[in-house]
Amino acid sequence: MIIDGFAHQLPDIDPAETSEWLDSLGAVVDQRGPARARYLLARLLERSRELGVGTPASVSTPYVNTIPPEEEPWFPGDWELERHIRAYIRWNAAVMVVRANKTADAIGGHLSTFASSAALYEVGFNHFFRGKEDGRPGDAVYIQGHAAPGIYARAYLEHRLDEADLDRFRREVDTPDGEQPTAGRGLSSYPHPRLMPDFWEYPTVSMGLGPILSIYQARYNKYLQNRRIDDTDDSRVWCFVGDGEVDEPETLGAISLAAREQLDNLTWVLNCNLQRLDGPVRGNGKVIQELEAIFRGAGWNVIKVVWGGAWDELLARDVDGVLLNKMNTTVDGEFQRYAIEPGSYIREHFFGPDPRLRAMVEHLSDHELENLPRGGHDYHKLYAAYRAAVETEGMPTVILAKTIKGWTLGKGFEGRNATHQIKKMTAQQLMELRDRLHLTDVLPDSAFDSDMPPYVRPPIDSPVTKYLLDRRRELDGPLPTREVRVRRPLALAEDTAYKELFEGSGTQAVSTTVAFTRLLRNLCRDDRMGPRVVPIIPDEARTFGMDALFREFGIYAAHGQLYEPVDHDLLLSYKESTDGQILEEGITEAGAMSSWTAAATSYATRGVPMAPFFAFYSMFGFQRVGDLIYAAADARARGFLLGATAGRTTLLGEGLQHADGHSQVLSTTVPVCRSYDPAFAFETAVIVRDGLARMYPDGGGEGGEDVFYYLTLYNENHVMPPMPPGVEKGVVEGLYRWAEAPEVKGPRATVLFSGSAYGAAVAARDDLAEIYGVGTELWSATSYQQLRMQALEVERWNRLHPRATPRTPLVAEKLSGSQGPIVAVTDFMRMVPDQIARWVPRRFMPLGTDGFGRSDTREALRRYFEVDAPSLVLTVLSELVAEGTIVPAALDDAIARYGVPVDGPVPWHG
Ligand SMILES: Cc1ncc(C[n+]2csc(CCOP(=O)(O)OP(=O)(O)O)c2C)c(N)n1
Ligand SMILES: [Mg+2]
Repeated sequence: MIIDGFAHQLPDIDPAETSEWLDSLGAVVDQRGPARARYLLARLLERSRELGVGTPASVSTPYVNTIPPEEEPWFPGDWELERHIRAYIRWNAAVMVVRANKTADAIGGHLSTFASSAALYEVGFNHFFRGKEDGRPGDAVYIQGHAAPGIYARAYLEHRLDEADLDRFRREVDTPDGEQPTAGRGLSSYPHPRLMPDFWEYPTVSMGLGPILSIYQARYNKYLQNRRIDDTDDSRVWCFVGDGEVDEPETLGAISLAAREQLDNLTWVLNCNLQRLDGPVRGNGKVIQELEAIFRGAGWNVIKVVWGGAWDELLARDVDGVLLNKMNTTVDGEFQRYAIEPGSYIREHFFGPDPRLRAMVEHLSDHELENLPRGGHDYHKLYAAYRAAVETEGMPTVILAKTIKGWTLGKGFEGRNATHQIKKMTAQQLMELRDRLHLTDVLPDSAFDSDMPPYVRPPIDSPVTKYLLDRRRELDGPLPTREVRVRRPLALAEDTAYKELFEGSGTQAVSTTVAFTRLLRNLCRDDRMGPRVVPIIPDEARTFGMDALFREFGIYAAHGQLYEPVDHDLLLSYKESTDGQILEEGITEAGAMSSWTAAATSYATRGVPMAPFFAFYSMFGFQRVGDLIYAAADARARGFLLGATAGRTTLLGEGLQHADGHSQVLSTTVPVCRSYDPAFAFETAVIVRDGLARMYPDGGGEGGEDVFYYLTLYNENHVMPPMPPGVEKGVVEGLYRWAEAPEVKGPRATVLFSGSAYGAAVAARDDLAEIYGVGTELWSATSYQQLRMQALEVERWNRLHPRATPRTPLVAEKLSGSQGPIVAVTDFMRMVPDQIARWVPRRFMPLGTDGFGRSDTREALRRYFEVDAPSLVLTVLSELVAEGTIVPAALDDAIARYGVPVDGPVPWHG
């Protein structure tokens, strides 16, 4: 028995009427069959929605187009000219890849992705995507990475690129004879703003990142609008997604946010070619149906474009619902097969088994059956879908377009499992492509005599080019284009914002996290810069003590606060508002990172520089969303990442999956990320102030450095000292002398500390002086990474200038002014200080926290990892012994004094 639980929870106020309705349904099923019953029910549901009855929408609909033919709008373009444009683009995109792979060092590239999606892009370029030439930022378009050749081919047709450029596809290093190779002007394999800063705006290709980034970009646009920072009403976000790409958890992971926040400025185009790299996406199922249910369930507007126009008349004659039934029950693996088999096979297997179906296509030849198009190749249907998408209000839209992978490339490509990887075409295959694209006039057989197939482009004054350029002019200029043109300058904060941190905390013990929160508050309060600061937190504000900011600056909520918060009577209540400043993202580091990226690239994408600060649990940053951080670096993001609760031993009690002793290693893998591990509040302030000035000089984005910052913050309290004079430069460079050695008679030593290891360094210095008579000077190492980068540059210069006086790396120069063996101590892995080992002028020994974290008191953990004061004393003494300055007896004493076990397993080995 089937029971709809909800209906049975309610009283039936008229059982006779209920029976009448149910009996009628039974009669329809008996007499006219289930197809008719389904039809009637669908009409009833549609009607009830029209009448505002409030019936829930079903999550799936039959396997047909969402927009019926009679609802398709008038197509305003020139059909024939647009077909020509597509033919030229298809040709040049293919030839560009084929030429790149003709040479001995075949360099790769992809043919089939764009071949399946050419019409999807072209309808956008000719009718929808808005450029920037009117001085407005226009649309954001996320392009499937492997479709890049098609985008270059269009830029070529638009005369933005020429043949020489196309021949530099995937060749990005210039190696002029006898000169050093330099970063060249080649075309990047995929959309990489880092490599082509005047062209690409939105990096994609690492599957799943484009989709989530696009959602948060659309949300960020609404944020700017609601906070009255920028008018974003005329900017739409488009994202092209592969159907294989949806299996990445990031792809669908944030779609409910898009519906919840009613992002009607967002359109996804899902290229359902039913294939990924190795084979079918859902051979035994139907990816379009699966996705429809997911998106409708999440609250999106779903537009399916499954069938091309030629199917309309067949469906119109489907009185028994047999065609619909066949469409519904055929799995994707079979549809893929129909894409490669001849018409006779389709007649036999798709239409054949049912005589009513067979009769339906009797008037069609095998050739016509073979060419019954899929919706994603039907320009008219696509135009209708895009128009409906942009006219939809209150919800995001996804267009599910069914296509064939490798479409038009011929038998060897279309629908083949290996098609993604095929990069070469024979002369014969190229001639077939030419014929298929009707390019015989411009590509006579003689064009194929040479080994390299030619590019073809109509002259600038030809009707095709004129039309193409006119369309783009009408839509405000070419895309993609990246430019840094500041529309709304950012005035940096007054020095007063930093003053509190420079002055220290007096007698109060505070953590660097608390100090940073005060700085963030001061920046938000700054008259000039305040509104441009974007604090981003994924459900961890209370952990970091940042909840104090909620009330003062408000949490951004698209619909305001529809309830009175439980803590409304408290000073620090949970305040949500439409113009709230804080992005409290909930438990999604990926989402928070995407928001950060949108704000951190705003100086370029919108000409509105912003200062985003994303504070996360340091363990869940680089480790959790490292690929998104890398993509942000690609996008030339500028801003601050804050790894709070840092340190393997400082975050006490949490353990293995929380205690971070390696994010300072991971962050160094991103070339443009400046990584700092400050110990003091003033260091934090110096780094942030310097960073803002570097990224946004003169209040703008032009001339600024395309770098971002990673700072680790701790939750251990100590008195924050005032800033000593003259240290700012050293803080930024990565190292400075914090304290001279005490005046004692014995030998000298140097200890470098970072972050929370400061405490151990001070205690060790005191013991070394008092007990062993060793005078230890203390240095604060704010960034080993910065020291290393500088040293590598110097090292290279010296290598290339053997006759010149060698230059000294900064780190060596600084440390040559210190005395005795040098011991570094950090709450991160030893690899962090080891970064400078090569350039340290004397004996060097780092102490750090290698191995898994575990829970205990800070004291116990620091002993366990051998980064506490006794371990430091021991190490300094041991270095002095090795140097021959003292005798081993002092070491024996220290081992006994501190009770250090000398035998037993190495604690950090797993
Ligand atoms: C994170 C990640 N994993 C793997 C790949 C390698 N890869 C490149 S394209 C591709 C298949 C893409 O299939 P689909 O998303 O359906 O795109 P299509 O080319 O079919 O349009 C794969 C696995 C990648 N680029 N990124
Ligand atoms: Mg695919």
